Amino acid sequence: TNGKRFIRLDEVRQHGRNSERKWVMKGPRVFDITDWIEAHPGGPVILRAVGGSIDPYWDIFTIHHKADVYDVLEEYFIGEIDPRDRVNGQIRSDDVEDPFVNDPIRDPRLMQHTRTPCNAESPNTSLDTFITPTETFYVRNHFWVPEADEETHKLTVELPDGSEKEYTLAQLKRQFQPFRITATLQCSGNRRKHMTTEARPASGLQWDVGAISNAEWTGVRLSDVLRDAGFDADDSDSEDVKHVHFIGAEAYGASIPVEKVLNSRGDVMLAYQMNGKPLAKDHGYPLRVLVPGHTAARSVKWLEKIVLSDEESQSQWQQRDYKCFGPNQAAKDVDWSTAPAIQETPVQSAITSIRDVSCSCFDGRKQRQKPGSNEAAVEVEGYAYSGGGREIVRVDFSADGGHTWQQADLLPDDPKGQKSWSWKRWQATVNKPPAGAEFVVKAVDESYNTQPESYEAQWNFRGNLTTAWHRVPYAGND
Ligand code: MTE
Ligand code: MO
Repeated sequence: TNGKRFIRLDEVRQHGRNSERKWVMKGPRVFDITDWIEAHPGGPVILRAVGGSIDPYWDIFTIHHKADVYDVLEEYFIGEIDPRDRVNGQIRSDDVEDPFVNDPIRDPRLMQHTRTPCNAESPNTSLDTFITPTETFYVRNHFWVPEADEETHKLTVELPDGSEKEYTLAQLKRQFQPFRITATLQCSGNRRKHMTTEARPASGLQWDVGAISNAEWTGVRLSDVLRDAGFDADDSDSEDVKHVHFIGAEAYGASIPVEKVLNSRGDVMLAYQMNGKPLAKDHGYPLRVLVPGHTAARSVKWLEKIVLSDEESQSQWQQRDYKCFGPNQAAKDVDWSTAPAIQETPVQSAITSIRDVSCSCFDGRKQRQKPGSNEAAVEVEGYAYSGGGREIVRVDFSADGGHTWQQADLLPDDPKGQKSWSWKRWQATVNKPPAGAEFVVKAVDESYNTQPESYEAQWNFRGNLTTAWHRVPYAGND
């Protein structure tokens, strides 16, 4: 023969992650990559593709589309898919596994920017309650939702000496004292759209005000678990530990400085519940880390592994995506290593609702605004949030583009946690202005940090941490 070996699709399927020899298809060609898996720079995520086609994964991880990667794969070629399993020379698209098969059905009220992976913001109606309902909590997925089961899920903790300790979810719940916090998660890209439209295009998902949500989380203290796993912060062997890495079950990973975990008021949580129920699939079921006060990119979902290390995570989400440079700098000429990864976030606020109200609404607390008795009024609401547990102490509101200001009311709430991990909701009532008037909000946190006025001054090419004064024109409704 000419050495051509034909392989049936069924046979490829049998060489999945539980098989001794692991195969993948690329188009109609088959490769035995068993001996390559250990060396895969992207780690064990490659196991997701074995027993099927690698094409949909390479379309997600586009870094693979280059000659040297093709060359590596070529070394492991073993044969071609049998013509009986092909249509027009190719395998049928139905035979190519969809990496997103396990993604849940999502609430139609979520505003989807992309579906695969799911990136969806909370609708304004959900931003108007202190606790965001789980169904409409914003979703930021870089990949698919991994298959998970709380009965079999394991968390591995790796210490600097390489030793490992494993925990099932049941063990975590049984062995450690549970606690609760109310904490806001905000994506670094929240409000990027405003930077793009008000200054210059910034690359990334064009989030409006809804890449932020607030929930009550239940879990165990990461510091308790690390201690149990053998990490003793007072021991000299631990001096080299500077960062705690979190690795998700798909391919995502990030790290935080160890100080955040060692701070007894840091409230870093291994969370298994959200708003009183097991975590939703999109939000990390069955286990995620919750790093309150830090950008949400550090709160790794579908948490499988924790590593204590002297260096930061080398993931793209630590070393690249979530950093800010100056307004004059472009991606092509920055040295990424010169900017720190975003951890605690700056002060933020936004307008989420504008409602015309009738005069009869002016009772009680709102009376203080003293609108003329026969005048119509407008009630404006929104959120204000700062990172690092810094409490929001003031929200300044303007109905005339920032010429004159009034104090918005901070609405009462009942957050749990040792610091201010939750947003504050606020409300301002003003006499009905002419249509076209501009509403503006800016907030102040307990360190007297405040938001910059201009988007241009804050512009950065990735559009991260957009916090310039939020301005919304009043549309009127006569
Ligand atoms: N963890 C994993 N495993 N995979 C991810 O894609 N996205 C991160 C973080 N943790 C992500 C992850 C980012 S950038 C954000 S903003 C938050 O999860 C979003 O959390 P949420 O989807 O629960 O709102
Ligand atoms: Mo994010």
